[in-house]
Formats: sequence, structure tokens, C-alpha cells
Amino acid sequence: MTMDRWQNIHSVVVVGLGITGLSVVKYLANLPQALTIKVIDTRENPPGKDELPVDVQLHSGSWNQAWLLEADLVVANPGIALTTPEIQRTLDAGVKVVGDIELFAWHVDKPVIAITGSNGKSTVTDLTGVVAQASGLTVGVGGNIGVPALDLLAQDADLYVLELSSFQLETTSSLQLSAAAFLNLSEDHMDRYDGMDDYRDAKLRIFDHAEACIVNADDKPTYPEQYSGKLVEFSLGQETAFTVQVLDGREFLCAYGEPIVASDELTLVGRHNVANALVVLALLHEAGIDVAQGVDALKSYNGLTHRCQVVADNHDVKWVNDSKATNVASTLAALSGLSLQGRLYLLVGGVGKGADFSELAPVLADLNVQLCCFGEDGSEFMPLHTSAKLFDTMEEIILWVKPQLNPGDMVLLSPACASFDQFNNFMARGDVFTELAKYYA
Ligand code: N21
Repeated sequence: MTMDRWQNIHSVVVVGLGITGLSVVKYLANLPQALTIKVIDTRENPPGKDELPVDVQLHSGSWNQAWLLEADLVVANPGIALTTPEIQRTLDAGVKVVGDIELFAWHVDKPVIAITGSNGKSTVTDLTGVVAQASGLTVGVGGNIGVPALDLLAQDADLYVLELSSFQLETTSSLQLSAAAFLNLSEDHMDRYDGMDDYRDAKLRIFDHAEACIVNADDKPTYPEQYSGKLVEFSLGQETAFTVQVLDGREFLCAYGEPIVASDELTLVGRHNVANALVVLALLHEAGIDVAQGVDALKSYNGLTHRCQVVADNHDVKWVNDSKATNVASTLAALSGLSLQGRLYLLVGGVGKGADFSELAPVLADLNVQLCCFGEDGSEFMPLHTSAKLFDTMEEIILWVKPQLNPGDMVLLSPACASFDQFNNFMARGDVFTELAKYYA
């Protein structure tokens, strides 16, 4: 750990509590040097406030500009935009503002792999960890999914695998990566960015100190304009370092021309998941990890909770939890992989984040679908299909849908929106859907 980073830092203000904010506070409190730690959360009753150590002061319900200006360091939550006037004034006064991933970077002394992109990053992150573990390494997996990055440092590991959001990358500048991947770029978070270029620029920061920059040859905006490491391409259609090749009539995932595993051996389904598996191979290969022992784990990997997960299957009606679909491209991926006999009851809505949902219309037009819209921006989905019906909550939808269900039908939560209007996060939303499915199926 490079302690000199902390030499002139005595007072730290953490902005935004919740799981990540708490992990930051606990990390700071356990550092060998004595720090004054203060927390600001603009919410009235911030999640996690009861778990704060007694010597940490909390200002909640509004900003505290004085605290920010007096700080030697501000640690901002990914839920807080750097463009917020209070944060801008802090930056203008010359106060350093970082995120939890930057603190992780200051501390870590083991190889790190990181993944960003609009979709698939949790799957690639989790699967990279699973395959590395099966290959004999002790691996810490987290960041934007599961365990916050700073909590991973409490247990020793040979390798860390981090999912990084564009928001986390905005406040990170020193993270050295053995291998980094930018999976794809599609519209998301337009409530926080000026446009797609702005969003893309945040994601491209993942390559700033990466030894290997893994990019999607089928999605050129993932390529950096400048980088210092090695550029490594993956593709489902073009001849790149990591691609698919047909050998004796069977498709294989290949690394530099070497077949590693047949596509039909993967438990994961859909072309996007073949691409995800290619990235896992690329990340581990470029980080110098031999995956020979991990290939069986790659084949048998079953996917994440809340990601197109069948949570009930009674009377030939499938209930599928895809709560993790928080943008349009993710919902389109769920719809493209469907095998549907009867009618699809599709649940959409929540916090729309300024997205353009119109791309869903032509896909819905080709499906036997009943569109069920809910939440803060549910009404934005109403023009997308003639069947569309507006509800307040998922519970109301299920009560209305239940008596109409027939064998072969599917009830799919793939909302294309964030959940923060009605839930703590997409996991809580998926848990509620799962409970409803188990009760009513
Ligand atoms: O889970 C979902 O439904 C949505 C996930 C998205 O839309 O893609 N992911 O944008 C992830 C975690 C994201 C954004 C924020 C967080 C952390 C917080 C949420 C709100 C933290 C703080 C706040 C609000 S803090 C404060 N005042 C979603 C506030 C704060 O209002 S994401 O990458 O001081 O969770």
C-alpha cells in the first residue's frame, strides 16, 4: 500500500451513504493514521446510517458546503453527479474528489482485472472470477456488483476482478489494470450525461493505465482514441484474437486461433453470451492466467440471479426475473433470446433515465405480447404497443395477469429502467417479483 498518498490528508468527507458509502467509512476508520471522518447524504434518512461508527459525524437531508470546503479529501458515491453545484464548488476550491475505486487503487498490490460496458459486465465479471477460481487462484470479485471494492481488500487474494460503472470510472484516475474490457456501448444514464460521447468518455477511462485493452470489434465506440497498453479485439463475426471459428461443422471459441471450448458446450444461451465468454477468455489470457483447469467451470456456468432467471415454472407458465435489465439494450437482449409458445406478459417501467424506448416497438410488434407498464416512467412505454396497459406497481400487474394465464405463456420482468422509484435497487425489485411468482404461479 502506498501510504504516502495519505501524507497530507487529515479530514475526509464521504458523500453518499448506502452500502458503498459504509464500505468507505469502515475502510477509512481502519487505516493506521488518525483521520477525521464526516459523512454527507442529501437524503433525509440515508440507508446505512445506523451502522456508522460513533465517532463519525453525519449531516443528512441537505448539503454541507462548509464541510466539503474544509476537507482534505472528498470521497463521492457513484450515486452523486460530479456536476452537482456543491461538488463543483469543492473542485473549484482545489479539494481532491475521488471515488471508492480510487482508494482501492491506492491500496491494492495484486493484479486487477476490470470490466465496463453498457450490458453484460456483471456476467463477465462473475464468470471471470469463477473461471479464475477454478483455475486455482484465490479471487476477490466485486465493485459495482456484490461486494464493494474496498471490502474485498479485507481478505487476501491473488487476483481482483472488478465490475466498474461509468460513474465509478469518472472518479478513478490511478487504477493499474492487468487487463481491462469495454464490452459494448448503448444508451443509458442520459439523466447524468450530456450525451453518448460524454458517457463513452467516462467508460474509456478504464484503459488509462491498462496493460491490455480488450475491445469489441463489432462495436467500434469501445475502441480508445489513445492508450498505452496492448489492444486486443474480440468479435462474433470478424477474425480477431478472440473469436468464433467453425471446425468440422462445430463452432468453437478461439484464443489466437486455438479452439478452447465449443459454443454448444456453454450452459449460457444467446449470441451475447458467446461474446461474454470470449471476453472472459481474453481477460484471463491477457492477465497471464492459464485457464486449462477452468474450462469446465466456464461450460457449466449458469448465469446470475436477476438475469433472465426462471423463478417459477408451474402449469406450463414460466416466470422469468430479468430485473437486471436497467436499459433498453438489455431488454432487447432478453426478447431476442425468447422461446415462446403462448403469450408474453412483459413488465416494463421504473426510472427511465431519459432513455428513448422507441427501439422496443418493432420487436414488440412481432411478438404475441401483453405490455404491462408500471412505476415512475411507466407511461413512457404506453405508445410502444397496442396492448399496453398502465399500472402503479408490479403487485397490481400480477393480480390482473394471473387469471388470464394459459399453458405456454410467460411472465417476464425485464423493465428497461432503474428501480430507485420503488425499490432500493434492482435486486430488491427482482426479489419482490420472485416472491410474487412463487405465490401466484
Ligand atoms: O439498481 C437499479 O435499479 C439501477 C442500477 C442503473 O440505473 O444502472 N446502476 O447507475 C449504482 C449504484 C448506480 C448508481 C448509484 C448507485 C449507488 C445510490 C443511489 C442513490 C447511492 C446514492 C444515491 C443517492 S446519495 C446523496 N444523496 C443503476 C442522494 C444519493 O440522493 S448505477 O450504476 O447524498 O446507489
